[in-house]
Amino acid sequence: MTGNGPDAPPRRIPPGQRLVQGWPVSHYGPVPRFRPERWNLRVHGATASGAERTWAFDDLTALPHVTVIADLHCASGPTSTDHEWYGIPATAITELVPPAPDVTHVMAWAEYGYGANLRLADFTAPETILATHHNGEPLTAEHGFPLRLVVPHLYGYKSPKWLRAIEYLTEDRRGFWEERGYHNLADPWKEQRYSHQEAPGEGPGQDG
Ligand SMILES: Nc1nc2c(c(=O)[nH]1)N[C@H]1C(S)=C(S)[C@@H](COP(=O)(O)O)O[C@H]1N2
Ligand SMILES: [Mo]
Repeated sequence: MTGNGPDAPPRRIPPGQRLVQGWPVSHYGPVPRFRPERWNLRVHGATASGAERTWAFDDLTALPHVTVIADLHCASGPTSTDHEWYGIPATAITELVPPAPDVTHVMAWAEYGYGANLRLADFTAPETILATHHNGEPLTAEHGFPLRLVVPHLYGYKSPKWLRAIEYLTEDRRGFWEERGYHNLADPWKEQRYSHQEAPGEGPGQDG
């Protein structure tokens, strides 16, 4: 058995993080309202076929679903634990809409132009999930309803709430927080918080 019983090993959280109870809400800007008739999820950019694909929200239920249990690490310090996410594995997206062979990164786009760039390998990691549910309930509005990307092995800013599109990229491009001083790669175990910590080659456009 694993878990939080008396014999469980001490929980490991990434360096410099503090454990918080419950689940704080953290994002920039307002919470969007879900309008089902206008909503879709779009996969575009450098697809192998050259065509883009969209799903209406109800059509997402036909895709395979998985459960992922993971902690959430905000780069400003709080770590909340034991989130049970339910949704579509990101690999289902790349299988249904294969990227062109030269795709190296994706931009995960949310409402209001928020975007997080990811290496393709981070997007297709086994635990990366397009979540519709949390702890058995649909996501709440402030946590990303109806759909959010969750990339458990990276800081929270790589997990856009209110996800609307995946854009396949043939070169890296900075997302919203990555343009505003946050690390391009965002590995919490390496404490990759800020862009000034980036080593050569870890971010795009570093030579101006
Ligand atoms: N659309 C959008 N998604 C976002 C953000 C944001 O500003 N906009 N902030 C990110 C950050 S910095 C964190 S830590 C997590 C927090 O998720 P939570 O509010 O569900 O805890 O959401 C991420 N997803
Ligand atoms: Mo964050």
